[in-house]
Amino acid sequence: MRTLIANGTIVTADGTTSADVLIDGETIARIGTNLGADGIEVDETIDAAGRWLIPGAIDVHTHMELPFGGTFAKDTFETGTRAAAFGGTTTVVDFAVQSRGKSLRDGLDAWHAKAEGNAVADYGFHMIMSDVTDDSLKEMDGLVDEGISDFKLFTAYPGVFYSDDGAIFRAMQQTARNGGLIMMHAENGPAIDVVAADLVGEGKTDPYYHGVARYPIFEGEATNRVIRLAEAAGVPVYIVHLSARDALNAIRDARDRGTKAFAETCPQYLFLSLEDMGNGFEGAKFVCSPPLRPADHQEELWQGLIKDDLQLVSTDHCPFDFEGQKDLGRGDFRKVPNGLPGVEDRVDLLHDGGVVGGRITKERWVEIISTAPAKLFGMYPQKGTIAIGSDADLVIYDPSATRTISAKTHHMDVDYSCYEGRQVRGRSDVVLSRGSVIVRDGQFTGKKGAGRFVKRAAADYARIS
Ligand code: DUC
Ligand code: ZN
Ligand code: ZN
Repeated sequence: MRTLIANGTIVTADGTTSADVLIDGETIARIGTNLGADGIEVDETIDAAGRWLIPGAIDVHTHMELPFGGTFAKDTFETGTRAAAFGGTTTVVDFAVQSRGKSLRDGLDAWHAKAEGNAVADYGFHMIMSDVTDDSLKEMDGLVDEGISDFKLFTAYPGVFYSDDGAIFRAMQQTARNGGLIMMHAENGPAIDVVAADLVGEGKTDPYYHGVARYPIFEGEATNRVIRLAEAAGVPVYIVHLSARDALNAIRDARDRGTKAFAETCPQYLFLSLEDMGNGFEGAKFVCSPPLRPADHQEELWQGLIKDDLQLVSTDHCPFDFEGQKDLGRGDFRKVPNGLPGVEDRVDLLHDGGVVGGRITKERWVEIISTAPAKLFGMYPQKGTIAIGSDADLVIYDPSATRTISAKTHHMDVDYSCYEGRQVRGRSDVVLSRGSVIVRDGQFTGKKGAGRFVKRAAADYARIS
């Protein structure tokens, strides 16, 4: 199958040009002007006039079917990758989970089983380590060789995902040897639990107090601590879902002294705030960790993206229905399952708030949503750019279309939207995954199971400036 995408404006992290793109099978075969006049035979020509052609977006932080708080994140790999595709995201990297007392292999096998035959677009895995033991440390090396090259550990959630400093340091030492990367959920979980218990003891049980209990300084302290541990181990470290200026300061200081510290933030920390958690139990819709912060943190996070102290934006997509799942925390905010839906809306929110909002260029937008994730997580240049030989994961994007975000029209399998009623400028019109059109003009045209596991290289940090 050969497809010509004609008359578009190609936008990559490196610049913008007017050119046609010829796709042969699953990859990009040619890029040039007026390719249609060359007498090339194609099966389909797609006219992209007046629109941008961007590399498929990559979301390196999703949780399909994550077990949490006695329930499971609702999107499966089928519904989650389909919703992602509607929003212009053609690759997700999800977190396989090692359960306490089990091997990494058990967790990885379970995640392969969830994804294979179900995902509609490509996917990779990171590994959540809940149990750092001699055996699981040894297993890490094999996983790096299999393309699962990074490992998430937590300073939060005592008794569940939490690791102490010694365990974190041992995992870092192992990645110093095997070329992997430690990703950190950095909040001081034990201190948070003390404050949370005090608040509940005072009768402050509404979801709002989830946001109050998890002080920004607890995130700043843990972020600085894990960066320092990584410096001691001599390895790079990646901070997930950075939400607070306290943590941004720790990242900025580390980068200023030459440390290979990297971080993402998420749309919820750029567009939503602690005030959204008010309004009684409705606030449960916004319970995630780290929590939403007072609105004055937002502009500093944007500055972090502008100055590259934050390299990318992912979603931490982890959807729970309001009715029947978030409900578990009525009367005690500690029991609300943590997580928000978002995989479908990231690209448009970032375009609207970033490019239309005048904060970042369209090239930086592409970098934040696609190129930097591909580079940092070992998928570049197979993914994350438009180049000859790259996978034909492409989006024809209409930067002037407007749409209204709503649970009534979104494709995520969850009964509410955090952005209900928000108008955004920008929309993915046509989405291709390895050369196949999987979304066209609001219709899904892909196939369950067509998504493939992406074996990722250990990240090559020399590539990122
Ligand atoms: N934070 C969330 O909000 N949900 C899932 C796990 C996490 O760290
Ligand atoms: Zn986390
Ligand atoms: Zn997460």
